[in-house]
Amino acid sequence: MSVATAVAHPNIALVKYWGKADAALNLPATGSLSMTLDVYPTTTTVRVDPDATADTLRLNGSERDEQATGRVTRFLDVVRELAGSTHRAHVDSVNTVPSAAGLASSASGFAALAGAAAAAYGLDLDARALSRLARRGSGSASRSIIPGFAVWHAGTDEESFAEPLPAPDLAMVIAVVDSGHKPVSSREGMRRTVLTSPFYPAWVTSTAETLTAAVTACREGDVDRLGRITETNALRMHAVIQASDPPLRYLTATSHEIFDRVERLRADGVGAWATADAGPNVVVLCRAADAETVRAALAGLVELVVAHPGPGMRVVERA
Ligand code: 2P0
Repeated sequence: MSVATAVAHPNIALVKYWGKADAALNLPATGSLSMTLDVYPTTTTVRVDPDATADTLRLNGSERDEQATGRVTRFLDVVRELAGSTHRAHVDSVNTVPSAAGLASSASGFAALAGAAAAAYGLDLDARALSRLARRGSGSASRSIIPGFAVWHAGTDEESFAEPLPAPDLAMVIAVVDSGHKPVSSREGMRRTVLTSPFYPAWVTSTAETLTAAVTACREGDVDRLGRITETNALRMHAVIQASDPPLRYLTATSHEIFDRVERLRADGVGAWATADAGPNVVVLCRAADAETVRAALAGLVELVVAHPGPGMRVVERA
């Protein structure tokens, strides 16, 4: 019996992934750019059990139902195929991210699972192969393999992995508007957008161009340009989502209030730019030196967490 434990952190995209080119291989329609955080780690242990007849999943101390376990089993099937194994496994995951609230719990979750499962099944994978593997579980997980800033490439199965990107000294102030479960998952919201939003083709074209500009801004340390790209891309993503049928909105009045405060901060000369994922939480990008100013300007509305670039996935124990 082989056991391994891995830790991974969530990431927040500056240029978003929203739409798949291939659902089976989980290939994105466009590339994306993110910062892996130093907060909200997920710790996952995988224990391969030759005597077990089914995979099991324990999440934050409680056994999960068939639906949640099914997604893990489908992911472990990919690992088993690579390893040439038919053995089942017990997965035990402790997640400190407010689950499914648009704070990328599936990113840290599947990055940690990819690392722990690869080690437990005896696979020796480099960062690129681990990123490709994590992608199969959840697209954004490909980026949580990588420390700090990462670009996840669109393309074929072989080409679609995340890799590190040099970046200026940035921070993110996370405004936790709602840590409850969101009504429509990213996966379902993405599918609905691709199928019904008339703006989807424009989203794909503009995001591909935006990514090129964002990578350049990141490499050159052009924080103002990167910030503007970040907020614009987030609003474009919410625009394409809101054009879906049936209607779909992730942002709330409080989310908009935070976008307003960020705009006022900029008018006062502070470099701050807002983004939001598939949920009401808003994340504010700024220079690391401005994080306290931004936090103070947002204080009093909702819980705030200051995050910095964090570590990539690492295996912390194997036996
Ligand atoms: C992102 N999101 O780039 C975007 C922005 C949410 C909004 O990646 O279907 O959970 O598992 O590949 O990775 C969320 O999508 O979707 C996501 P799947 P995932 O961070």
